[in-house]
Amino acid sequence: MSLTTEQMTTLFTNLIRADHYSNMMYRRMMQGKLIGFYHPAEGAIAPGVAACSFLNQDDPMWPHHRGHGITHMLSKGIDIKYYLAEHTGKETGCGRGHSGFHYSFPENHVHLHSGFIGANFMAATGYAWAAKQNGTGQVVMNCSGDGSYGEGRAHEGLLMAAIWKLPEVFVCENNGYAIFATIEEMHPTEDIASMAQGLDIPAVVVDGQDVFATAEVVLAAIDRARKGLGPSFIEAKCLRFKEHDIGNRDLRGWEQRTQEEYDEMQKRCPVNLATDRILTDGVLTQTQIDDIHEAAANEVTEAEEFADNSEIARPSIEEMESMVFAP
Ligand SMILES: Cc1ncc(C[n+]2csc(CCOP(=O)(O)OP(=O)(O)O)c2C)c(N)n1
Ligand SMILES: [Mg+2]
Repeated sequence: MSLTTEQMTTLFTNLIRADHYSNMMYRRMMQGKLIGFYHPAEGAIAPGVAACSFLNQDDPMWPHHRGHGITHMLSKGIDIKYYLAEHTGKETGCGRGHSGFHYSFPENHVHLHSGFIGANFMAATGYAWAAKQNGTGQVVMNCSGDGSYGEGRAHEGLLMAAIWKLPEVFVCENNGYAIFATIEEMHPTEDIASMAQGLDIPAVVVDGQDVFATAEVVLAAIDRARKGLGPSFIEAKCLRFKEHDIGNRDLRGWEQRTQEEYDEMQKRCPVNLATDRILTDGVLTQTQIDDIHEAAANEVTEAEEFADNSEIARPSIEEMESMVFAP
């Protein structure tokens, strides 16, 4: 499935927005302006943009935790200022500043990403089952990292989606690491996609640094699910340029990667790759690209002003207790 000029422009614009937002989050974390800690998305922004730029508003989506789902959410149409206010502990946040980074946007069908990796598989597959039963035409987008595929829940989710031919797209953002564990230490096969293939789910491996290549296979998977033909699996091989998280203990020194590896990665920057392609294909001019950067920078500034000028959340004990769900 080749992309139209309009689709490429949408992807490029969302990629640039994701880049500006992710740089802003890193900067604010370093400035002590965010609560909790943060998993930098730098380098790994293309899969989320590709997965979520062409979903319908009512297609349920679970973002991957890297960048706390910012690439996925802005591509799906979330107004990011409510996300940033939440991350800044403000009353105006999407969870009134109480949730840290485990938020939801129910009206946009963006669902809670849990603190437990792999937990999304059960909820997402349940939604996909409900969508099929009720004939809603929704497609469920289930994004997660390679680390999730060591979880039993991921395998149960894949199995159920396969056996019931559910309208679910699995996007595995394989950056080769789960904190410090390497993919070779965690998985016996080179490609995680082989697990889905073993269940007869059509599965492809794609260059996750290339937003356009990833979007092409995502669009085919969405189309297949929408037609009732069942799930698909996409393994987007990507890179995380920075350490696993920041704002926590300083783990950078524990990384197994060398400075040379970090330097080498920069050559595979998703923004540079997309910019080269968009210019080579004549999709946009340099002036149009500059305008997209300027609009993204302004959007980020507005979101920061909104978060900074909002009231800090100070819930009472009673209010906090009322927000705890304990069956
Ligand atoms: C069930 C569970 N086990 C362990 C953790 C701790 N943990 C948080 S992130 C992470 C690594 C996740 O790796 P991956 O899914 O590949 O995503 P990445 O961070 O590489 O983008 C782990 C082990 C957790 N949150 N939940
Ligand atoms: Mg990983």
